[in-house]
Amino acid sequence: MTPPVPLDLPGYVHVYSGKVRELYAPLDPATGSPSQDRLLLVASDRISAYDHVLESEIPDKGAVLTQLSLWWFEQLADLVPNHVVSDEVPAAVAGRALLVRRLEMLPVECIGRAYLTGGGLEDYRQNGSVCGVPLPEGLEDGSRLPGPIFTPTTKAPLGEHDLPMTFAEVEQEVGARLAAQVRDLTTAILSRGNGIAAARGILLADTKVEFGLDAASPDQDGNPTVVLADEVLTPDSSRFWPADQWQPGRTQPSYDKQFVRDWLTSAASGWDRGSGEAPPPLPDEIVDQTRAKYVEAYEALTGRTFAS
Ligand code: PZK
Repeated sequence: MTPPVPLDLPGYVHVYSGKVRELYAPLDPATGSPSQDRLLLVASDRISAYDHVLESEIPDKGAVLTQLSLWWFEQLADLVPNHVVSDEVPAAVAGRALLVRRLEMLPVECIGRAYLTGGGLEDYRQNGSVCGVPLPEGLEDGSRLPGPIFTPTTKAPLGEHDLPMTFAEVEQEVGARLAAQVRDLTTAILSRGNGIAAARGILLADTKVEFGLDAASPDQDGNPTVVLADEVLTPDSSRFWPADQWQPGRTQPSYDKQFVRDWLTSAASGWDRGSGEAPPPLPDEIVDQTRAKYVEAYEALTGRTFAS
């Protein structure tokens, strides 16, 4: 069954919808007013492909990604504090929601790249650099970079595309100290992630992380603490590649979405990617195979069994 969006969650008010997730604010039971310091981050089972949110859902996707994110927050806790307060959430969203600290979000999408592909590859082919970061000659689609790089973008409103930023532009937005801090954290998170994931057969080509400031807990120098927010190192925020199929010089298969992409672009779907039309619903077997890939990634990375 497809739940209504936003959900009717007694004790919460809907504040924002992303493509596949929603934010709610808890209501103070005494006053009925929305909390100023907490949010409920809810992941749905929706999936996007080729810039469309599909009408078919992937059962348990929201829970798998929430549990994976929670596990990564723990793996990264010595590098950076995170926004998680509790995984005790209403039964209607059990397993797929987190109660988080409400932060002052930085107006930058922090992207780290360990391998070259997508928009980064286009920038490199035009300029020999990505977001102003110079790279050696001769790199191709899927090449491993000499080291992880920080390639930030603007946060465009929903439906618009984010635009590349130079590091100097990030400095102008948030100041030199915070810019250096989020750059170094972004590349450290991706390096730690790849150190763990490579041993489990998964490459993390790139990732998007978001940081916020917690003014309530200043750091040693009296500055607001930088806190890792949103989701982290999930297949929705990162490109996951199967390590055993990595072959620079071509488009890499996606760990999680390859069955969806292959079916949508096959004659069987009857869909024309360039038509602007909504993609058709997925066959049950494509849904099942895709669900299995999300569960497989979760289990390979965490060593835990996914229990729905
Ligand atoms: C926040 N988003 C993106 C995520 C959506 C939208 N801890 C926080 N404090 C304040 N704001 C945010 C967060 C977080 N995380 C995150 N926008 C604001 C987003 C999920 C669903 F609809």
